[in-house]
Amino acid sequence: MNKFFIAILMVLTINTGHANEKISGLKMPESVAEGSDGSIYISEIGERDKDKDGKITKIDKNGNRSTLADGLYDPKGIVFYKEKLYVTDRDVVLEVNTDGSWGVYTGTMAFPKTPVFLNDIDVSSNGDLYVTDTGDFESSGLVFLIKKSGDVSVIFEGNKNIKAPNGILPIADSKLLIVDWAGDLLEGDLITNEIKRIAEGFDGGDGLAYDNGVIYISSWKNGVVYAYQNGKTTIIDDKFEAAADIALSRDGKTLIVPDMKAGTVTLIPINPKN
Ligand SMILES: [Ca+2]
Ligand SMILES: [Ca+2]
Repeated sequence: MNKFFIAILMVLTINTGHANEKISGLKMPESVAEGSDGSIYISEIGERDKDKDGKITKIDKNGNRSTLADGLYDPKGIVFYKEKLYVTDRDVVLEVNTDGSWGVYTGTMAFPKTPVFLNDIDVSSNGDLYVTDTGDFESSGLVFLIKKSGDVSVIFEGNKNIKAPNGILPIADSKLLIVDWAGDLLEGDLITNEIKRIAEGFDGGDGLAYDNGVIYISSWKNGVVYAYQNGKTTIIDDKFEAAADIALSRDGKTLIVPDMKAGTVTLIPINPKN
C-alpha cells in the first residue's frame, strides 16, 4: 500500500470508522487513469452539454487534490501514455500535459466519420489510441483507431455484434476487449477484423479493466462492478449509483471506480493471485 492509499484510508477511518477508500465531491466523474508517479487523474464532466465546466482533477500519491486542467466541455475517457493524458471530449480527443496545458490532439474533421459521442479511450504499447463512439446508444456505434502518425480509421462499426461500444481495452497486439452499452462483452480481432461476443448481461456497460485472465466490467445502469473469468461472472461490488469507466492501478492491486451520479471515486482492493 503506498502513501496515497494510506492517506486516503486515514482520512476515511477518522470520518466513518470504515476502511472504505473513497474520494468524494466530484462533479460527474466519468473516467480515471493512473500516472507513472502514482497520481490518479479523474475526468469530470461537470454539467452535461455545458462547455467550459469540464476538468481533469489530479490526486497525487499523498492524497492531495488539485485541478490539473479546466475549461473542458464534457471530458470522458482518459488514458496516460508517456507523461501525457489523452482525453475524449464529445467529438475531439485532447492531449493534456502534466503541467495542465492542453490542446486538441485529434480534431473532429480528422475522423473519417463524424464523431457523435466519443466515450472511452485506451492506448496500445506503441502509442496507437483506440476510441469508442457510443453513437445514439442504440446501434450506430463506432470504434476508431488513431495511429501515432495521426491517421484515423474506423476499425469496427455497428453490426449484429457491436451496437453502442463504450469501454475499450487492447489486451494484446491483436486483440481488443469492448463492453457494449447494450450489455455484451466483445472481443475484436485486429487482424481479421472480426468481432465476437464472449459474455453478456452487462446492461449499460461502461468500463473495462484486465489482469491475469480476469476481466473487470462496470455497469453504469446497474451500478455494479463485475469480474469475468473462464465463462463465469461474479459481482465485485453492487453498491454504486452509476459505476462509470473503471481502471486498475499499475500494481494490479486496486480497482479504481468512478461513480458518476454519486460524485465519487472508490478504491477497491482486489486480490491478485500472486
Ligand atoms: Ca460539461
Ligand atoms: Ca465510458
